[in-house]
Amino acid sequence: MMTKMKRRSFLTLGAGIAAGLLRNSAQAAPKRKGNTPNIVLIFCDDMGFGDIGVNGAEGYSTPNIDRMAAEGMQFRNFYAGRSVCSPSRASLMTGCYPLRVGVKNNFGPKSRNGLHPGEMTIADVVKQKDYATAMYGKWHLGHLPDFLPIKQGFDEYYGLPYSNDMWPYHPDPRYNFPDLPLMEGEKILEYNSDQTKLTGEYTRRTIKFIKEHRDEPFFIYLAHAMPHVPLFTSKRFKGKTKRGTYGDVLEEIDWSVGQILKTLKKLDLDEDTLVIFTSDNGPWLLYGNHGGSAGPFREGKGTMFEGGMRVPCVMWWPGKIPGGEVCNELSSTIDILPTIAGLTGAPLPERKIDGLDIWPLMSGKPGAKTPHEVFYYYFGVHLQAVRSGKWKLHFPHDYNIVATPGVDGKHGKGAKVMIGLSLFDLSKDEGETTNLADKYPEVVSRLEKLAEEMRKELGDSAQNRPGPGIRELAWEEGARP
Ligand SMILES: [Ca+2]
Repeated sequence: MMTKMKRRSFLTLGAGIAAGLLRNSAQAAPKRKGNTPNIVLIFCDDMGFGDIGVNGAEGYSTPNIDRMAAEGMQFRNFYAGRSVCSPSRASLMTGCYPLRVGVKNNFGPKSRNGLHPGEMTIADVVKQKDYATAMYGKWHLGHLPDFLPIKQGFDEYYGLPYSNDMWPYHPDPRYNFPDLPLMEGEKILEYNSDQTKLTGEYTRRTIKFIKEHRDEPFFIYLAHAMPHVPLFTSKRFKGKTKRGTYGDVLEEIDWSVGQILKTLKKLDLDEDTLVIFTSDNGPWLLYGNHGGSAGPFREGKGTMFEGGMRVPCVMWWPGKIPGGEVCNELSSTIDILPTIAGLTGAPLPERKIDGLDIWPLMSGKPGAKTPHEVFYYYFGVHLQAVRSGKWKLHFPHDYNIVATPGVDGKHGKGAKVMIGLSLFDLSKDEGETTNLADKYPEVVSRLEKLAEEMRKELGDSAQNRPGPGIRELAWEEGARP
């Protein structure tokens, strides 16, 4: 066990008295020196860019998230690694494009594989620096014992191993999902839990962990089940907003953020803690009033348009991240791992990663630019688009649109449509409406060259190209196909 000491008392005592205390106590070596922060990473599920107050949410309010933005920095060009759950989470945890670590699709109850335990997660990274680590919520990187969070650097785990709609009550009975486990560590606590309690219980455990580990560095990954369908809130939030259940759910998530920030302030940990609030992908528009809003962006979850890939993101660390600023430089969940490695002084994974340190953006360094010359939009093994600077080039691909939106938890009907080679100027046209490919052929060819560089590593199904740089998933013994 780590040596514990009351850090706060040192902050409030005079240096001389503190030094005296140090001499008088054999075990009193301050665990933490300098700027090594605690980290609380709040990851919502299917929350769209437009679902928070500062991005124009309507019919409900998110005062705590909005205050977090006022006291911290909002990232307006912040990307998920992919616009569906498992690949997006693989990106966040490993700092890689999901294809690089072999996560091409969502895992489910029947999956016999998971993210390879040889991949280094953010938890593994900070473990090198003796952080206490916990995860509460949806993992979705393999539910079998070998692939759970406690095998990927987390001391504690409590939550659902995959999506909250992968259960027998799915509105489409053709899915025929088995009972949904609620897990603690490797143990299944119960099946088909009362989901009205999830947001509250995840929050309660997060606060308990903060209190218990206030005197040593900690990393908490809080991955809410909400606002992924089926939507549930505790009684206190039910029926409270004009937006209906979706708004109620968002207000409970906002309450949760408020509780966490309040706890950090009360324990005098606010200036020692980086809090990141973001989402795994854009809104699930197929669910109509039970889905969120992509704000000004085109389409939503499951597509490679900005509405699927660009997620709300607020970062907060009083005294270190300037307050009330908006960062318009490109950054992504793949950057969180290397940035945390930089902040904690932990070595980076030995395996190749794609993310880059964005601390110069987060700390508001004057003139700081995105470290990414290019960002790749891989849909599974298909490279569907690339972005460089203000330009985004879609290669021809199909995608799903909403033909008839669902209502009150029932999913609607989708339809498949095509987009041809299309160039968009995201600085003037963030809704991706006006194709400029014919007007700027030199930009198209520059972006095509950048695409080609990654195809050599990760391949592209549109050109029948294999990806020599794609790493393997891990399989349950005997299950590898
Ligand atoms: Ca999701």
